[in-house]
Amino acid sequence: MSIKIALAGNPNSGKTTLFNHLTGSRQHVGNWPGVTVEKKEGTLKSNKEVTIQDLPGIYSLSPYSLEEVVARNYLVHERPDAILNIVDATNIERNLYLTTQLLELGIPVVVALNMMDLVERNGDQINVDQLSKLLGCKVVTISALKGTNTLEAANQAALAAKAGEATAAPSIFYGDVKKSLDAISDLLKGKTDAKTIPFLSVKLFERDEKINELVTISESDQEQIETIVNACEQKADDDAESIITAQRYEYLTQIISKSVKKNKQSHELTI
Ligand code: GDP
Ligand code: K
Ligand code: MG
Repeated sequence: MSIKIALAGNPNSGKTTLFNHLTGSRQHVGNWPGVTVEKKEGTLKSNKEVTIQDLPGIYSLSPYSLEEVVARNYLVHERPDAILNIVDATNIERNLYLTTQLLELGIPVVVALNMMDLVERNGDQINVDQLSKLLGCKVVTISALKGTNTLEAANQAALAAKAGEATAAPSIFYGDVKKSLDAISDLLKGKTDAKTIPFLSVKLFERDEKINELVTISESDQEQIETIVNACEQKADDDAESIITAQRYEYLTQIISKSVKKNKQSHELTI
């Protein structure tokens, strides 16, 4: 059985370093169709049945950059068997912002916390079990530079792919926002693969224009969604995208406070 794993993460999170470790010389480099964004694919050194698809470095699944459009089109249309999400653990809050979005896609996700050599050197502590519990997915600590645990991370992603169980979207949103997202989800039920609804409902709430390429929505549903979003914006006195971003960061602050302990001394010294 051949398995496809997508490697996703922020720019400079160590994707290329990890990709090279995992695939060695078994790589094919080209461009994504129609755009000059590099496309790299390779097979796992230890198992030719496992293909690793390197995705462009991205900060979110919003369609603001060509990289983000390419990465999310791949994730939504090609639907890899699993996502290996590489996270720069020295910059964990910002990196996990993307993670929360990847978890909404309805695809099995494994998080590889990278740069653990630097985290350890700084004396910071990450409670991996706790983080894994809070995110609802497997978390593996690695150092792509040193090659520590990199194969383990790929193996975990392959296992998640074989198990085929989509990671559930975490409960990020609350209050009126959650109610609005639930109402949009109800409109989507039966019209699209149920697993993709958490991602699609957030994107429709954000008035993501490109989402029309991903799902067909009737004009009356379109109008209903606009009414829902408008009401939520009025009440929050903020625009839809900012509302979503704010609740995502609130959630991230909470899970980080429960799972990451920074070494105050080392951080004071660097200021
Ligand atoms: P990409 O932009 O995601 O492809 O990131 P790169 O693989 O190019 O890595 C960005 C920088 O981080 C490079 O200088 C790497 O050598 C460095 N790097 C990657 N992984 C690690 C790691 O585990 N530990 C340390 N200390 N540096 C790393
Ligand atoms: K880079
Ligand atoms: Mg790179």
